Amino acid sequence: MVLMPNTGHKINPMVSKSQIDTTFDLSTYLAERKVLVEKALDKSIRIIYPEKIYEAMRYSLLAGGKRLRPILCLATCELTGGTIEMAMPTACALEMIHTMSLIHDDLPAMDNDDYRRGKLTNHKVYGEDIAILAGDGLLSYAFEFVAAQTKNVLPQQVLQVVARLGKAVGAAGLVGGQVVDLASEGISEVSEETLNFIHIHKTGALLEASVVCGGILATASPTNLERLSHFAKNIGLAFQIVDDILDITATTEELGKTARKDIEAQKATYPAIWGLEASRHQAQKLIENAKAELEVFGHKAMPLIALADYITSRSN
Ligand code: GRG
Repeated sequence: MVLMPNTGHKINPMVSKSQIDTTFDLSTYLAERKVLVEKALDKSIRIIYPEKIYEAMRYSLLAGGKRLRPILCLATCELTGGTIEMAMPTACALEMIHTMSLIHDDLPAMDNDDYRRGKLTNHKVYGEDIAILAGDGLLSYAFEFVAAQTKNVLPQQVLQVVARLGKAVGAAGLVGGQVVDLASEGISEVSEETLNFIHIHKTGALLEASVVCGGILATASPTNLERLSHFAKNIGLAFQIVDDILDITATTEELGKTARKDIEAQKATYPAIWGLEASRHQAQKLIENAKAELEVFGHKAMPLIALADYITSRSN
């Protein structure tokens, strides 16, 4: 099957000989899913005593962002036979984990950034001490939230999700990637292998968990989980290559965070190794590989196919 993207975030697939011409409107899909996720996130944390910590957690969690990880999780759960309701607690947890990693990444001890998602960073508003604790609070609450709030899913599936999230966050995932990233700063000769390690762990691990956890919740078959995992690994790396490109080509306003930060911090990036054009080409190749993994699902995979295309066409 050939799945053909067109412009304006609309997917116009040509489906075998029957030629059913269905247009998928990604902009509408993303807007609708974002509203659902925002509502669930807003409801997930109430402000109680000690107010300051809940306010700091909510400040970053509700600061916007594309909500790509929760949207991917909902999409794969639906694709493999589950429902939005089954996946929403995990989707929220993924955003809590992602947000806490951004809070900690922005700290003076790490990337030292003043802006994130177009707003002052958490430590700029609440101070470093509270920002560290807000990150810790979001991380632990993410696991509580999955365990306590997931409904109509078998307990063993929930357990698998918890284990998968734990692995994605820890030294085998985000933490490991961040450690190698910090160690590589200012080093002029970072190999492609090291760069891949950093991003497979720092960015790819949580994106993969987002995609695979949706399938786990829906009790997808091992073969389908494998397909989802390959899809996610490809979009994860493409996502980071595009991130590196945008750091050079987009403005601070477009990004909602300081542009050209990688160059300033002398970070190794894909454009620095391959150049801009080859980086774009490589990202596109990975997206094509990702989409090929989902051909077996036919029309049902259109949201994920469109999301994969969005990764290379996005401007922030
Ligand atoms: C996870 C325990 C724990 C600690 C954190 C700081 C750290 C360890 C890891 C860094 C992880 C990190 C910041 C990776 C970058 C991932 C990335 C590409 C972020 C941007 O994601 P988008 O574009 O952002 O989806 P929005 O704002 O749209 O959600």
